[in-house]
Amino acid sequence: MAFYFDEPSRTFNEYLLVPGHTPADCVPAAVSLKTPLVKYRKGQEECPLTLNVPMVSAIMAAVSDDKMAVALATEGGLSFIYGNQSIEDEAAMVARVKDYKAGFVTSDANLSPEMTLADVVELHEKFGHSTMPVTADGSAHGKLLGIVTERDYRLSRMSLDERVADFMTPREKLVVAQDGTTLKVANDIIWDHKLNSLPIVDANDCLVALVFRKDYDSHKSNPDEMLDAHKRYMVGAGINSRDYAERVPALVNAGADVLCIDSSEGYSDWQKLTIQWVREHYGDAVKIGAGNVVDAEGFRFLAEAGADFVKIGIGGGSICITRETKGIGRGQATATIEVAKARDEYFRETGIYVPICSDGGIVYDHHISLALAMGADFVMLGRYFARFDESPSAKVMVNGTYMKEYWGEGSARARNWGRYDLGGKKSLSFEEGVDSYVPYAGSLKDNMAITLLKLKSTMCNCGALTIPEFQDKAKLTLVSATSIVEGGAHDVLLKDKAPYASNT
Ligand code: RVP
Repeated sequence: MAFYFDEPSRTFNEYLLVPGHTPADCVPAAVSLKTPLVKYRKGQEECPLTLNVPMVSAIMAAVSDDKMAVALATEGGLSFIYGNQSIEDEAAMVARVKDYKAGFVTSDANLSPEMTLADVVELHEKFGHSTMPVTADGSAHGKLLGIVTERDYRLSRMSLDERVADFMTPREKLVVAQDGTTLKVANDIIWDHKLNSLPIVDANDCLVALVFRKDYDSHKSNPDEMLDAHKRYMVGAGINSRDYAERVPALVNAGADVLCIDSSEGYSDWQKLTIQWVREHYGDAVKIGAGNVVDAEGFRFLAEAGADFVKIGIGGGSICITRETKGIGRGQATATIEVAKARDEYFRETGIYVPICSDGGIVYDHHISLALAMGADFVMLGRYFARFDESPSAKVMVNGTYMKEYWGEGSARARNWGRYDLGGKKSLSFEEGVDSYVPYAGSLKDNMAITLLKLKSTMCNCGALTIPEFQDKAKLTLVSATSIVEGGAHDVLLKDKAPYASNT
C-alpha cells in the first residue's frame, strides 16, 4: 500500500516568524550573513568554502552567465553558470569570471570600421553601452582602430549608412594605457586627461580591456566580495549526470570553485555515479553539490553518496510546471523543514555538516528569511535575479512596462531535456517549464542591498546576529487563510492600484 504523509505539504507563504527578544546590540549593522557552502566537520574544522551572503543564482540560461556571476560575487553571493550549453562555452564563461579584473572590462559591444551607424544604434539598444571600441576584426581583442561614443555622432544629422571609419575617434587621437597598468594608475590617467574611458592595449596595439571612470567608485568598497586565494571572483558551474567525464575536467581547468549536478529530481543512482566519478578523479579537491530532493530519504542518499551540499525543491520554481505535468513535488517549506531535520540528524551521527540549499519558490524577500529560519543554509533564486540588468535575458517593453524574459530549463525554449529526461526517445520529450516575462527591476546591487537589509532586520527581530543563531532562535507559526489577508494592506482604498509586487 502507498505511504501517506499525515500533514499536507506547505509553502513559505503559510508561515510567519514570531519575534523574539532583541538585545540592544542586536542591530542590522552587526549581523553576519556568512554561511557554509560545502560540507565540513563542524566544531572541528573551518568550512573550506563559505558564502558571505546566503544567496546563489539558479543554474539557468536566463539567469546565470559570467556577467551575473561577477555582479553576484561582488555582493557576496555565488552564481552557478548554466550547464545547458556546450562544454567549451560553459568553461569559457567560468574562465571569464576567473579572469575578470575588477575595473577592467572586456568590451561586449564592438565595431569594425566597415560597420555603419545603423549597427552602432543596434548595438546600443542591445547592450545599453555608449562606448564602443572599433577594432580591425570587430572583436573584443582585435587591433584597436578607434572608439565610438555618443559624442561622435548625431542621429538627427547623419545618415544611418555612414561608415564607422568615417565618424569614429581614430586611434591616433586616443589616450591608451599598456596591459599591466594597475587600476590605480589607469584611474589617474582617466583623471588627468578628463576621460570617460581608457582602452588598455597590448604590445601589438590589440585591445585588452576598457577602464571606465564611472566604475572607479563602485569598485572601491565591496566588503562582502567572494574572492578566492588569488583574489579572483568565485564562481560555481552546473553539470549533468551524462557528460561529466568531459565537462568536469573542462570546468575545473577553467577554474570553477564548486560544481552542482543540475537535475529536477536528484534522488537517483545517476547522481551517485556522478559524485563517485568526481571523487575517484579528484578526491575531495573538487566540491560538488547534488539535488534536488524534497525529503529526508533523498537527503541521506545524496549525503551518503558524498555530496558537498544538497539542494531542495521540486516543482516550486516560478516557471516550473513539473507538479502539473508529472504530479511529483512537495511544498517548499515542508521539504526544507524535513531536509533540515535530516541534515542535523546526519551531523549528530557522523560529525559531518552537509549544507542544504532551498531552491525555487522564493517570491517575496521575506521568504528568504523563512527558508533560512527553517534550516536552509542558503537559497537559490531564479526569478529574483532574472529581473536585473545583469541577467543574460533580453529587456523588452510589454504594454508600456519594461520586462525581462525568463524561461524555465524545462521549457521548449531551453530544450534542456537532459535535466529532466530519464532516457528514451527525444521526440517524446514534454515540457516541465514555461517561457515568461518578469518585471524589470534595475541593478542587482541596489536590489540586493534592500533584500539583505530586510533579512538582517528580521534576524534582529528574532534576536539573532548570525544565521545559525537565527535557526536556533526562530519561532515559526502557521497562518490561517484569513490571517494572510490581514497581513497585506486591507480595508483601505489603495491610492496606487498596482498589485503588491513580489520581492518587495
Ligand atoms: P524561482 O526562483 O522560483 O524562479 O525558481 C528557480 C528554480 O526553478 C531553479 O533553480 C530550478 O530548480 C527550477 N527550474 C528551472 N527551470 C525549471 C523548469 O523549467 N521547470 N525549474
